[in-house]
Amino acid sequence: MNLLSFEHYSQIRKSLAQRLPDGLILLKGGSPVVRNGDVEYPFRQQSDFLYLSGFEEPGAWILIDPKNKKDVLFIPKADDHHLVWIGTLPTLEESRKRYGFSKVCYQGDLKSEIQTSLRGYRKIYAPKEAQNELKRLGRRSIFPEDLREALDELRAAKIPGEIELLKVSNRVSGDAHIEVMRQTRPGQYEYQAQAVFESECLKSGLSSLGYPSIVATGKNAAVLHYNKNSEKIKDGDLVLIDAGAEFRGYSADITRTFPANGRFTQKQRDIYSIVLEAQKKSISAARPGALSAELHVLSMRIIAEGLKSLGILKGEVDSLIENGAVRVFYPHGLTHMLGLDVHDVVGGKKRCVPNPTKVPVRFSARLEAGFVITMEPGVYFIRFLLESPKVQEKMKDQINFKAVKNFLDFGGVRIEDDIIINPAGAPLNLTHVPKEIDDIERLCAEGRELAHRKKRF
Ligand SMILES: [Mn+2]
Repeated sequence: MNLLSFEHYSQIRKSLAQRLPDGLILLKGGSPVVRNGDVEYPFRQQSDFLYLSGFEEPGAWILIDPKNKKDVLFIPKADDHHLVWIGTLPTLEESRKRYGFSKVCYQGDLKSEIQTSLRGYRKIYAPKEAQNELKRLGRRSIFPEDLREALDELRAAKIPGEIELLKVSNRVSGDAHIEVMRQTRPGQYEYQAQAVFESECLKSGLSSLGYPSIVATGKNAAVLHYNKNSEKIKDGDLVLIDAGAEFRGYSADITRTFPANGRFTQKQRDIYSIVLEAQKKSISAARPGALSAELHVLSMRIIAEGLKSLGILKGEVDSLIENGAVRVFYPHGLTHMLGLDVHDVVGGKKRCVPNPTKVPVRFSARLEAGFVITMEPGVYFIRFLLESPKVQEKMKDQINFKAVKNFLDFGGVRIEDDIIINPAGAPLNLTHVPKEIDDIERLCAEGRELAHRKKRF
């Protein structure tokens, strides 16, 4: 695929027009946000706007007129100040060629264009953020919830053009993860591993991340969204890195856990193998029709069995899942949708399915072909929970707290890949970063060998 192609965006606009044929559809792009003084945060386009246009500059609008099969992109015009300080913006001609709208105008034409297009419509589908601007245009009813619902329904299953973009962010982020495994050593700081990841993404042209990178070594890995990334990496510790870059807004979300010194200890192998088995089995079970909640329970079952075999949990696996004992070690979800938001839309109200399991889950959906989701089981030794007298009392028949003592400084393991649900058969795994123990150790050794050669020559 030609990555400069923007063809699939007009297909998406047509699909939206078909869902909301009786109103004028209006979307407002994002605006710059001030960080402090004269400094703005790096601009990131609003996700729905990006979904419908691929247009990444602030201050734009989209109008879709379903009856007349017309779509208009309103772009900001670079004034003298902008040209001097920031540089050029795409021109009308460039935007016409690139984004495939039937018409491209400057933002100044917005009002008149809306007024003309409104003839024949009683409704406007627009987000709440656009309401102020629309008030002045007469008493038309605005339906932000209907627009939200239509967009959520559409955004859930990805079309081929979107999958190509997700493949790019996954490939680049995956290569960056591999570089981190090669270059990380005990004695470095967590932020140095972060620097390797982020610079590799930037070197490939991906300048923004889907979320702040998590680099957590040793006990920090038991903090689920740790992102201070400021500690020294110790010999014998595991390094957990959860990081992903985005390409035209489509994010990767990848986690790997590897030994800082290049070799897993037996204890690390034991825990890692349990998480890996849970992850691989959950991936194979991810088919259209499968319920995300049931997959989560499947992963809990494998983790419960594994922790039981290590003498950390005791009792019946089913009751360990139901009474919350497994959740002490695995307190987050198995999966979430992935796309223009790293935790992407779940697909609208109609898609929400009741959770048939006895385990609370945040994301309960029936998987469909084209869904792109993460698979990310984990096992953590969270001191705060394991040393709490309340937890100890409640779980005394399920958790062997004596055995747990040997793991209090362990931290945790999470393994996360991004997969596409296939119409039939196993899903397609977008993430190519090695995750087998032998492969990870080989990569770490390879990194040391390369560094050694560089020193010699
Ligand atoms: Mn994730």
